[in-house]
Amino acid sequence: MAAAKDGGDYNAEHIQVLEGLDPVRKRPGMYIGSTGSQGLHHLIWEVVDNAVDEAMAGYGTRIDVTLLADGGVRVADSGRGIPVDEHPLHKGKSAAELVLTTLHAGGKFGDGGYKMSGGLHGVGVSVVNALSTRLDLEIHRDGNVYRQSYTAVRKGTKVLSGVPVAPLKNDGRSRRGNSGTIVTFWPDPDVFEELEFRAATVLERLQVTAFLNRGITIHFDDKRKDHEQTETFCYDGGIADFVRHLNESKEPLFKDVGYFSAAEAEGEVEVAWQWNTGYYEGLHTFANGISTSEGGMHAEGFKRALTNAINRYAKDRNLLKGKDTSLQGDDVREGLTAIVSVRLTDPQFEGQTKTKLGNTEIRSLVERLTNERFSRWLEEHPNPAKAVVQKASSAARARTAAKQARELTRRKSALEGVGMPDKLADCSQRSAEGTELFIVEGNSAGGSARDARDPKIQAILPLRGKVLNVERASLDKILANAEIQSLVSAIGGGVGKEFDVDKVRYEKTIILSDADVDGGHIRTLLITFFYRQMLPLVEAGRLYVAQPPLYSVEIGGQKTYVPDDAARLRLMEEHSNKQLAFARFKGLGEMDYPELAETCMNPATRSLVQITVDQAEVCDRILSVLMGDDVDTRRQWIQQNAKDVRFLDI
Ligand code: 0RA
Repeated sequence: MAAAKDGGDYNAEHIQVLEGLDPVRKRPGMYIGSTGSQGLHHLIWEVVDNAVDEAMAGYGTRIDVTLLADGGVRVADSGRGIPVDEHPLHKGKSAAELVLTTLHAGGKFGDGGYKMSGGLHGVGVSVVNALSTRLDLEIHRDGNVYRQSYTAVRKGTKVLSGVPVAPLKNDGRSRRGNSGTIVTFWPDPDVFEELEFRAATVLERLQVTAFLNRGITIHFDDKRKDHEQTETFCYDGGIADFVRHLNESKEPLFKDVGYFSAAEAEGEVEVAWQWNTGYYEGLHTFANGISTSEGGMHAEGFKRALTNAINRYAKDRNLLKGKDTSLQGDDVREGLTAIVSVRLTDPQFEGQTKTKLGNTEIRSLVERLTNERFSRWLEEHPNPAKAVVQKASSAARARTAAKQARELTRRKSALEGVGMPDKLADCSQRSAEGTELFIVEGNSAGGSARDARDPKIQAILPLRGKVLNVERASLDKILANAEIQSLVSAIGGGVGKEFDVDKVRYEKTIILSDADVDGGHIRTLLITFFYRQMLPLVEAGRLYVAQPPLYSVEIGGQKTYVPDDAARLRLMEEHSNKQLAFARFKGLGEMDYPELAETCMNPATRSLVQITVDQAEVCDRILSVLMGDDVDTRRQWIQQNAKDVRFLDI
């Protein structure tokens, strides 16, 4: 952690006053991204980031985040406390009031302010004030406690927000013993489309923040009714602990986590890494504590250096034989879990979601440092180094094999409709618009589905048996699998990195499997396949699962379908005076085709679930991480993390 800068003599003069809060009310999206759930949570990040800045500047190590029972949020830190003295240019107004009521008044933009502060927009707590119905401020400083409240007031047809109820008041001696700031706010329902915070979202962000800022303690307390929970995050190992956490319940390739940190004129760089025996890359990059999911210069510098260093190491020792004369980036990153965290004075966030670091000077800095320090690590850790080279070599061989397999499927599907898998019952319409591909478990179910379909727009692809677990297989094995080959050919958009969602031959892809445990497993496997190999299809909202019922029953002469056992019990209770005769479907193949059409295929009557990226991630996680655990642990995890994903099974 950075040491306290000397002469921390911030006072009112440092606070630059730029403008009032009106622009924030008018265009909230400009300041917090959106007024949906993401924007709502951004309010918390904004205050927490300020608190973290204090800690990183050497003031205080503990931050408390509380979700209050009444919908408010409290963030308490043990930093210096926002300055309370009167601003020389604004007689009668405290610096704290200016910080809370003027944009860009965090002191962060002037000299002597925070050099390395983050925040998506770095706009400070005044934005939180502007978007809240009420904000209570409590400052502990110089042994005193100061308080001020702000509210939104109606002025004619206009709403003014963040208006001080009274001047900042000295409420006497602080009994807290240390300095600090406590901000409590209630988000404005007129601004936000939803007001409910998701504990899982907050916890994840707080945990990452604790990993990135070694040694600070972040305490979370959810006081909302029926949500009560507390959690504490503190990691003395920083991002090395982060890597250990990400590789938890995966199988590490070697025991130690590699790590280096360095500070130079351009900025500070911290990197941690460990490989696991899996087949996917997990590189997570951050700039000033902000996740840069689109990557950027720090990611590029790291990747370049990693590839070069491993190639150099392998060549110097004659570890590369035969055809794999050189390892590519994708080869060396297979199974890699790594964190790259940089801190710099003037971060340029670019890209679609402003999560791509644009500073070019950081690329050469990270590249040079990684080359130096990671190479040294290879030298000093011969066994892990050898394991990494071996893994990368086998990835290179798999890549060649996968390329051949891909070319095969590509040649087959080169002509539209020609070379399609034999068992595909294609629809007659050629354009994708309005068409649907049903991926059906088993041949007999495939037969019923063929009878039940609308042949103009509905295509049926029966799959035999269990689908390969793509989390446990290398890409060449995946592509050599006959069922996956027919799936890839039928869908028509290619696979993996080359997947092109615009080439997909159907508007919707619908997974149709039995309502039992096996069917659930097949669903999880297929969703994970799409998540890993055709992600844009999921992102576009074009993947669905059909929900075949488990029972049918006649109630008052009318046939009703019952999705699962829980629903059956509910019905039995509702009709406890009658004897209901439930007929259980053994599987899709058992249904006659009108039943199948009504429940799964006819757009007017069927029940479909659109698969979100979040849900797909849950499936992936179950297959990659949790398969190693016992059934009870998995059930418990699904209960806690995905109870809304009803169709999931383990
Ligand atoms: C402006 C100047 C200083 C600190 C802060 C703002 C500050 C803001 C927040 C928001 C939440 N917690 C906070 N803690 C501090 C510098 C203070 C000094 O130099 O004494």
